[in-house]
Amino acid sequence: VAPYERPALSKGFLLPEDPTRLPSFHTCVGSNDEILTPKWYKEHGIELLLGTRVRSVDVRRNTLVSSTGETISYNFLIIATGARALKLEEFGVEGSDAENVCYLRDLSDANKLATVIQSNSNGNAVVIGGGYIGMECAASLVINKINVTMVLPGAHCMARLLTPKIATLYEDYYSSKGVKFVKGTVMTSFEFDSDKKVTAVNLKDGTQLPADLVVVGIGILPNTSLFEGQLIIEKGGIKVNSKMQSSDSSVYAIGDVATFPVKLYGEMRRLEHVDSARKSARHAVSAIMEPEKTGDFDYLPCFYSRFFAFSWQFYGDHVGEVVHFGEYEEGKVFGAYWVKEGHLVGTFLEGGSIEEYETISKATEMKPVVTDMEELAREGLRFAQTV
Ligand code: NAD
Ligand code: ISD
Repeated sequence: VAPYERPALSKGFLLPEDPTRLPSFHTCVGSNDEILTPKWYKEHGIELLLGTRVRSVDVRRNTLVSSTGETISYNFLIIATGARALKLEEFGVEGSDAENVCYLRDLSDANKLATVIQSNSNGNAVVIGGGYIGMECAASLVINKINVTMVLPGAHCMARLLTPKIATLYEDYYSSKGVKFVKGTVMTSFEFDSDKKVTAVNLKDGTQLPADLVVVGIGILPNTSLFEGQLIIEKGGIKVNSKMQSSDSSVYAIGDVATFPVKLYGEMRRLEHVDSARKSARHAVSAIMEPEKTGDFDYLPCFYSRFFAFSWQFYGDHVGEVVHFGEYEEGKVFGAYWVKEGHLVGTFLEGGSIEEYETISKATEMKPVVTDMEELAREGLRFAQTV
């Protein structure tokens, strides 16, 4: 299918009633731009080669070879190969191919999960991993009347970003919806029936969890293999400069696969989020089409998620000292600020309005001075509004 935006796959796509389906989430839906359907590509003179894998690339000769043996040459190449889901096999567990073990990275994964959900109403699901996929899919499973147990290796969910206080609030809500959390352990194997369907998940601590379906969300690995040995790789991604240009001047990289300089962090980062994918794409195109007019990519990192009626956004960096503010209750607006070396560097907000998210993004970008952490906690959102 033509390119689409992935956020819908773990949310609207899995709803029991009126689920989101293509063409409604083709590329550019999230930035409220025209939706790029196959017709759009045709009308704009863009040849869209579907069902075609690139077998090899020669960046010195500016050529690609496709799976059908066709050689394609280019003046500019934009690498947007993204990432692939990490498999349990990479952690020594067999069984990813079972018909009721689901990953969630692309449309075919989402179709499989939606089908498995439909045939297991009131059944038991085990969710492996408590990151974005784990949390968003667990909420979707509950909405589909499936009993959920989540297995997380750490002490709380979304540990890459959330503080224990924020994570606890979300976990308490999930628990109130019947979700069980098993923390500080990992799965070691599956039990199978005679049809090779998974029937239970065995954990390292000896627990066995009955399972009619399993969802695995244990992180991703960038798809760089076509370029290894040809382009510089850093932090697992294709290293690019502030124009999204790789170590070969004709080759650009964007999205999950690109490691780019993030001014705010003062270092090279690879960011896994749709906002960075959208904005780095625009920047690369601008750098190619209008090099004189295109400055450095000055990106303020943004992450967001939605599950049940919760919706949060985060801007900046989550380092330094944290202060929490607001009413830590379901349905209320609350958040946190991260302060490093006397400056605000990161802001999290749950339940904000569009204007409030814009406010925290602008305030975080300005890196205002913070002199009194207690005052900051008392001020809460007002601090960002008055910067
Ligand atoms: P993630 O990195 O967000 O979370 C991975 C989780 O798996 C972590 O909780 C980690 O502790 C856990 N884990 C790692 N190894 C494990 C193991 N052996 N057993 C059990 N748990 C293990 O990755 P994800 O949730 O798989 O998401 C995949 C990608 O999709 C990420 O890039 C994510 O940012 C993206 N995504 C983002 C959104 C969003 O931004 N709202 C939504 C869905 C997916
Ligand atoms: O918001 C998201 C989402 O749902 C994803 O899967 O960002 C990620 C992608 O990894 C960004 O391309």
